[in-house]
Amino acid sequence: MEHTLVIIKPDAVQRGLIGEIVGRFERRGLRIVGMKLMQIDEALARRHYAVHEGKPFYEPLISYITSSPVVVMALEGNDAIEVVRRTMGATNPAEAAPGTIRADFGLEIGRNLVHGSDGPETAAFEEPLFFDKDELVSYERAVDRWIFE
Ligand code: IDP
Ligand code: MG
Repeated sequence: MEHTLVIIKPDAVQRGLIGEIVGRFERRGLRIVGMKLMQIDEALARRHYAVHEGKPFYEPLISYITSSPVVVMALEGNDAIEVVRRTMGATNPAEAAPGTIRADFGLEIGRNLVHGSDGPETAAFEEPLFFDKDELVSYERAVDRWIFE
């Protein structure tokens, strides 16, 4: 089953929205296979966002993501990457569809609460940046057959 990496960003942690955001992914039926509270250091931030190096928002983005603790999650499910992206909403909360996390809790692109891998290669790159193999679990839930057909 597909894996994706989610980061509940510093603004969401500071605003007390960890439970709300985890709950949305959990209710969706995605299986949590890794989860921890951590402080992203500058080196990790630069590696994670290397694709954006040189863009005008890159340095503010590094400051933002390292400014306070985050919660990182590895989620598993059929089409988990796309499902998570759609649950988050558009990058700019002002343009995100109502009902998405970014629309329901955000206003500005530089404070958009949550990160999700944008494709299979990105997910495969990002997951090991944040999780060692022994921090990920493989398990079944009794309810899985009511979620996965
Ligand atoms: P994504 O998070 O929806 O995948 P990306 O384009 O990959 O969006 O950008 C990474 C992050 O960089 C965004 O989530 C947002 O926090 C920040 N960002 C992107 N574009 C801008 C911008 O124009 N101004 C400020 N921050 C931006
Ligand atoms: Mg992205």
